[in-house]
This record gives sequence, structure tokens and C-alpha cells, in this order.
Amino acid sequence: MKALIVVDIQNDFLPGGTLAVPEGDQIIPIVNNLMDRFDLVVATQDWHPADHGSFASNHKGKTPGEQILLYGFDQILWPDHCIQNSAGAKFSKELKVSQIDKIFQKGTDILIDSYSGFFDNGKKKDTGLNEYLKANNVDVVFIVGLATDYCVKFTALDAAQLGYRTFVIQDATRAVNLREGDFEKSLKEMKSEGIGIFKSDEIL
Ligand code: VGL
Ligand code: ZN
Repeated sequence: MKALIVVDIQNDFLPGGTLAVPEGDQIIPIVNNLMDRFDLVVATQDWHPADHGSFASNHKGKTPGEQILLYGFDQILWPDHCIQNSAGAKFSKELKVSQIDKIFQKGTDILIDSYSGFFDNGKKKDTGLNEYLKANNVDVVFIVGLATDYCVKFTALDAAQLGYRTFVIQDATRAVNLREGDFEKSLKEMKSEGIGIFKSDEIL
């Protein structure tokens, strides 16, 4: 079974959002079309409490983009985003949400961030995504969404490490690009871990 994993297509990551990913909205029509081609569609949802440790606003004198050590892990500080039950945490209304079979929320623990849809950054807690895919006999995953250089990348790396044949559809992702070239750099990093990088017209 093949599954499509739709990563964090939420209002705060789209133009006008608090952590807007440039051109993030441009992937949505592609993702909607891809959904029809998969037996199973799952989505991840960044879902932070307001006092989350990844928010610069929760660290005195810090601004977004700075790096700190958060309970022993390197943490880039972000603007407040995807606060539980806020409008910014909602999936885009352009996204065909009715096609999503199951949603996995992440980033709920204030002490540790969670870029991957499978585990938190310390690999301590599991979201249940792996178990759900296994229960549905999924062995191949295609990953799309936001952002290429964070949540897409870490979800893909975990999927590959968990033994799934893993593919990323590059034009159905966009990067934050805090540093120029982060998009290309993350594709390279994923390729080097055996992850296949496709373009959507090779699949649609
Ligand atoms: C993400 C930064 C912070 C993402 C989530 O979805 O890529 N990036 N939280
Ligand atoms: Zn986040």
C-alpha cells in the first residue's frame, strides 16, 4: 500500500500567516490532485500550546531565527505559530481536507519541538503515525507539504529509517529558506539517505 503524507499545510505556514513559507500556497492544487492517486492519505498538523518552547516570545530577549538549547536540544526559535485551536493552526480552506483519512498532531509538548510527523526531535514520543501506516499495510510513502527544510525533511528521514520506501514530491513542497540554498541542501540530504525525489508530473 502507498500512502501520501501531507505535512503541515496550515494557515500560519501560508502567505499571510505568522511563519509564512514563501509560495507555500502554490503547492495546494498539486497536493489536491495527488490525493486522488493514493489509497491512504494522512496529514500532520503542527499543534503547539501558546507557551511552547520553540517560540521566541517565550524566551526573554530572544528573537525569531536565533538558536538556543532547549532541554538539551538545539532549537531554532520561531514566531508564534500553529497555536492549538487558533485560525493559524487550521488547514488551508483550499486543501481537500475531506480526503484526509487521519490527522497526526505534533509539537504539543512545550519542552521539545517536533518537526517529524513520526516522533519529537528527541525521538522520545511517538505520534502514532508509524503504527497507523503499519496497520494499513503501507510500505511506500510519498511526502508533500511544508516546509521542505524542516517538517518535510525530518518526516522523510524518519520514514526512510523506519523502513518505508520513501519519496518526496519536490514541487509539492516549499522551504522556509532561513539561509539561501536550504531547499536544495535538504533535497541533497534526503537523497543521500536513499529518499527518492520526484516531480509531480512524473506521478500525475
Ligand atoms: C515547521 C518550523 C516550526 C514546519 C514547524 O512545518 O516545517 N517549521 N514548526
Ligand atoms: Zn512548529
